[in-house]
Amino acid sequence: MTRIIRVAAAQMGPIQRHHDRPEVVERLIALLREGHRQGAELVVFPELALTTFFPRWFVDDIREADHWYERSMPSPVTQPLFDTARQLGVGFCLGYAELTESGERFNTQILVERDGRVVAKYRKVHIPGHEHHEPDRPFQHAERYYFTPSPEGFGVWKAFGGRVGMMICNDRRWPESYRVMGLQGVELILCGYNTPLHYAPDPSQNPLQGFHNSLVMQSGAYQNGTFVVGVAKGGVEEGVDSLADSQIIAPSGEVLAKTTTNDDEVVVANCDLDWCYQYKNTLFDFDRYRRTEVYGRITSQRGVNLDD
Ligand code: CDT
Repeated sequence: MTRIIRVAAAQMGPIQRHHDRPEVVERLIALLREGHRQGAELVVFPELALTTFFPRWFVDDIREADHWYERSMPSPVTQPLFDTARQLGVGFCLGYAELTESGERFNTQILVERDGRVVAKYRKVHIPGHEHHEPDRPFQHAERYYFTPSPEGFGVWKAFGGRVGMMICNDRRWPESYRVMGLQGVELILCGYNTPLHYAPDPSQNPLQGFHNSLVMQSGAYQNGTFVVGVAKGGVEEGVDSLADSQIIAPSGEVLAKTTTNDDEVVVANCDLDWCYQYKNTLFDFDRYRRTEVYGRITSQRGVNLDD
């Protein structure tokens, strides 16, 4: 039996502050329908796909930001997306800000199966940016103020006939994200992102944003023998230009499909999950070739140690 799953990367253009949830959900439904029209069984949306990227603004009292977060999923306003997906028999992956009953705030992504069940929830592990207001920046990236890093780590779930993992935006820059999923046999990693082109701590990186995006996702795919689907919210949102370049990457590291605009756009690719084993069973046969006895520092040490 073949295990080919046709996946859609459903990139979004900007969501401005004045765009309300019903309007955004309509856009998501249009993207979902377009993915279905192109034969996709799974449609992947970006990080924080229901709102503008609100960590670009700082508020003194975090409760003033509560309206950016979802308290339940599905919620009354997102239910039409779930209903449409179930009717079409299409699954999806959706990023949003989550406010739990106990008041915790996470940057979250869920995986919804073709029958409408939420089969997995992932909360972002690597939270970039800063905790406090930094007035010298042209815009804030205060994710570390708005989100708690997940203590749950990287899961892999049986779904869509394969083994599916998730990560969110900055997670894709860290090889550990892919490897922890690779060690659970991941075959398809889904990743939404919002990547401003301007990086305040080192603007020399600005023109390299597209290169770095492809570099990390292609390497992570190849080194772990897995498909990676990276999906942007791109374009100029509230004056901040963000990377588009959504792409579907094979276990060979090759890019199978890539967006060409900065706007709402769907690209699809057939992902033959058995392709993963050409890498997992050869060069990256972990059990045969990994040397865990010399990797101790990876989990016992966080920063660089110059003293040993
Ligand atoms: N959303 C997100 O994680 N963006 C980061 C920006 C890093 S700069 C603060 C990224 O890695 O793309």
